[in-house]
Amino acid sequence: MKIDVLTLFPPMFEAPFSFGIFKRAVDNGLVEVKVTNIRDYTHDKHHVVDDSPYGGGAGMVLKPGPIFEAVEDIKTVGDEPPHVILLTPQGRLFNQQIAQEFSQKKHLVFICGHYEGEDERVREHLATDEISIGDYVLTGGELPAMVVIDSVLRLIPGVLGSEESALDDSHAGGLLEYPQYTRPEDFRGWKVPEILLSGDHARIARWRREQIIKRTLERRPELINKANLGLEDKKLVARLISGKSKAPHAHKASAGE
Ligand code: JBZ
Repeated sequence: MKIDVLTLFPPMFEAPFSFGIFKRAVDNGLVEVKVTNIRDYTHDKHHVVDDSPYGGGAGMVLKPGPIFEAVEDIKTVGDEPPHVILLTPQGRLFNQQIAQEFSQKKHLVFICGHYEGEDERVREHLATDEISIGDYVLTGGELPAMVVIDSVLRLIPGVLGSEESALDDSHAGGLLEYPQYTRPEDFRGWKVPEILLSGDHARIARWRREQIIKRTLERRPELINKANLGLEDKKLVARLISGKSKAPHAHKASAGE
């Protein structure tokens, strides 16, 4: 996969690709990343990328020219045109399904806006997709682009090592994870659940599955409805809902499970 990033702050993208899984993916040629400074596509002496909004108002708007020229200067990969993703609060809300969708593409282009946003013609006539990572206020599209790239890269075959992707199996299905413990067995008087020390792998597997269902129901009940549950899971959900279910989102109050 080829990933192009257009930004006014290229150094922000140095860290993620310099470490760990991303670095290895780049080194192994599984992904090629090119970060381009939008400012390089200005033609005036002062390299101006923004201007005041028509109609008045506070703040500055990114000019369309440099962004269009930067995208038009990107070499296409193969025969398909790239998927051009604008990070914007107005975009569709990013999720794992969209990550899957993006992971199938050969070429992604991320446009990271800043200031009050970009000229509307970027959205209308250049972007093929608009994405938001969530409902909180950010100052630019760089961090959202990194979030999207992270989730997409780890879906590309070979990017995760066998150990990391095996780990991923237990996350599959859109449910929360079961509780994990490591040594010591007794930490400051807080003990690891007995069952995990029992060596009874069938019981442990059942306990973990129960924890997954309980946790998800308690903390993210909306995920339960979307999940692919087997008969035993559904029975457990029914039992938990009819019985002694705890208040949703009572995270800190739920230590006694
Ligand atoms: C995003 C102007 O640049 C921005 C500002 C906020 C923002 C983005 C880009 S993308 N918020 C989000 O993903 O919600």
